[in-house]
Amino acid sequence: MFLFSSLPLVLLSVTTASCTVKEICEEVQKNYHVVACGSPGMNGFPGAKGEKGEPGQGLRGLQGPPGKVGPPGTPGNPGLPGAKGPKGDPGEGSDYDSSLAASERQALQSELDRIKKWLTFSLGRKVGKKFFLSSGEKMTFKRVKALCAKYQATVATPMNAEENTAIQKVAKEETFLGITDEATEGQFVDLTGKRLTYVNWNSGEPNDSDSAEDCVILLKDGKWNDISCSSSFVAVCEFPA
Ligand code: MMA
Ligand code: CA
Ligand code: CA
Repeated sequence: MFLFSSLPLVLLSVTTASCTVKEICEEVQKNYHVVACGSPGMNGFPGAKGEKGEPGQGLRGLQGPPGKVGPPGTPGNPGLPGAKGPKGDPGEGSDYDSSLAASERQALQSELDRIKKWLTFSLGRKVGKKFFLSSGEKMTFKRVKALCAKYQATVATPMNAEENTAIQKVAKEETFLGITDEATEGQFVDLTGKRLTYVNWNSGEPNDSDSAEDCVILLKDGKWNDISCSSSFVAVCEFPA
């Protein structure tokens, strides 16, 4: 049987039955250079794996959609109070209300009078149109002024012997009076700047000892002495009665 049954019949007709297989093959090789003679060999083993290739040159993928909303944060501190609103309109039936307010004013005034009497009886002293009251604390002249001002009062300032005695009784100890010569040395005035019409200096006073005494204290016996304003004495305030 011939291996090359697909060869053209022309060639087969040239080669006779007397030819060997080898002879036919050689004859074919002369005319068809690519034809191999004999049965094909087995496939060889695969070659070694090649080097890894360069990264591709393609475009990056598009950005994905945004992620889910995170959990809510902790609440902030409360803000500052808002501005005060405008004053409201007057209420209805003002005639009736004003007569009511008048009777309320009367009730409040009598209640206030009762409280003043109680304060006078228990703590203070009333002399004419003045009411003296002490906190019992010792402090510098500057602090006494600030304390009395806080209660719409002034520092106790005797205008006569009766007031002087009243202050003495309320204070129980040496106390600052509302009198200084801070503005002009040797010229004692009250806290409104008025010259004194009543004085009760101890003998030898005022002496401006060490040239540093511009305040005045009421001594236990009721006499006055000029002293340093930075010393501390009991505070007595003077209120309108
Ligand atoms: C003396 C006397 C006063 C002076 C005080 C100061 C105790 O009195 O000299 O005039 O103000 O000392 O501490
Ligand atoms: Ca002085
Ligand atoms: Ca003195």
